Amino acid sequence: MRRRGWQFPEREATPEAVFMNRRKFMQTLGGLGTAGLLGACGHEKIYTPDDAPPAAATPAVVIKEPQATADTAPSLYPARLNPVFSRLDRSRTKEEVAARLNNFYEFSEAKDEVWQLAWMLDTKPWTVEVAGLVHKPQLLDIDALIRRMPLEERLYRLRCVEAWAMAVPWTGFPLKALIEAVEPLSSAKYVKLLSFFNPEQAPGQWDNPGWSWPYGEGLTMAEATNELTILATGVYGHPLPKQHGAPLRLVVPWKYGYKSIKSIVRIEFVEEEPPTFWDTLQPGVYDFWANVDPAVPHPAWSQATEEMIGTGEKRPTLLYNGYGEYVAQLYDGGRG
Ligand SMILES: Nc1nc2c(c(=O)[nH]1)N[C@H]1C(S)=C(S)[C@@H](COP(=O)(O)O)O[C@H]1N2
Ligand SMILES: [Mo]
Repeated sequence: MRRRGWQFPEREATPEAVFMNRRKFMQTLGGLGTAGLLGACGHEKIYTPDDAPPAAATPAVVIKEPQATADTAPSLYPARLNPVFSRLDRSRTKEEVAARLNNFYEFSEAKDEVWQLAWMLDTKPWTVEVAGLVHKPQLLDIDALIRRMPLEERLYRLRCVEAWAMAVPWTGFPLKALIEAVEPLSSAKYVKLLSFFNPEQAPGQWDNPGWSWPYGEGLTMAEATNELTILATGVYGHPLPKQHGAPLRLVVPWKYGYKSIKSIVRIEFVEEEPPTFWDTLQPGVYDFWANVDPAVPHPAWSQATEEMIGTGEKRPTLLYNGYGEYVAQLYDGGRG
């Protein structure tokens, strides 16, 4: 039986585990007679959009090499680094490590499998609907949106609720810029974000029809307009690979990773706190606020320390993931 993601033991988040799983995958490929896909020196074939899967493919039986990047507006990368929001206390996670250990339940509960499956998601064309309590609702083509927004690169820590962490260079734009463009009504109190629903292209949705799809998340208006909050379109100086949430994903670095919803199709302004994917699935365990806090343990493990993916380095967890100077005032003395 496969472990659920929230049962992921910390010790598996080591470079050895990444390496061993990688080898297992290559052996599987060999066993299926597709070893020819692997280059002479063991490099993977880079999956390109031209190799798109047949529309009728049944997710469960398709095995293919992953797509390296979704090529939305590649000429805009790398974007200018914003040094103010890029101060790190640790070295950044290697790209190949970050790209092969992902939480993306639409594809798999196994973190090391997501990158091998996410290519199935068709990201072209892609539209984002901005709706609800706004003066100017919009249906935005992703390429047009990306060209309109002020792209910049930022190095952020990413802290998963499962007690592992990474440090990642995102490219994106402040969510605030989009919010200003649609002019929310004063009755808008929360921003609700929804991911796609398409079981034909997402084996995790196919296998778990009873889960609370589509993956949804939410922020208060103050959180959504905070200067740290970005919508990412790229990572490591190029457009987002699908396993990281192409073509558009949220990044809120002071909150646990599950708030940073991937592959967004709808952004809605609402009056009430929106239901969220994990809170619906596991009531009371993954709360709406999800502010990183070393003093508040998960019911099944401590949050006092975290392990850096790729190096195995153990570090003390920082309140608000180290971003208190930007966000502590949002929570009025409480921690959210
Ligand atoms: N749509 C969607 N977004 C998601 C998830 C998911 O399963 N589905 N997982 C979240 C979790 S738990 C984490 S830790 C981060 C991981 O982002 P990464 O794979 O880019 O590192 O994505 C978040 N966004
Ligand atoms: Mo996470």
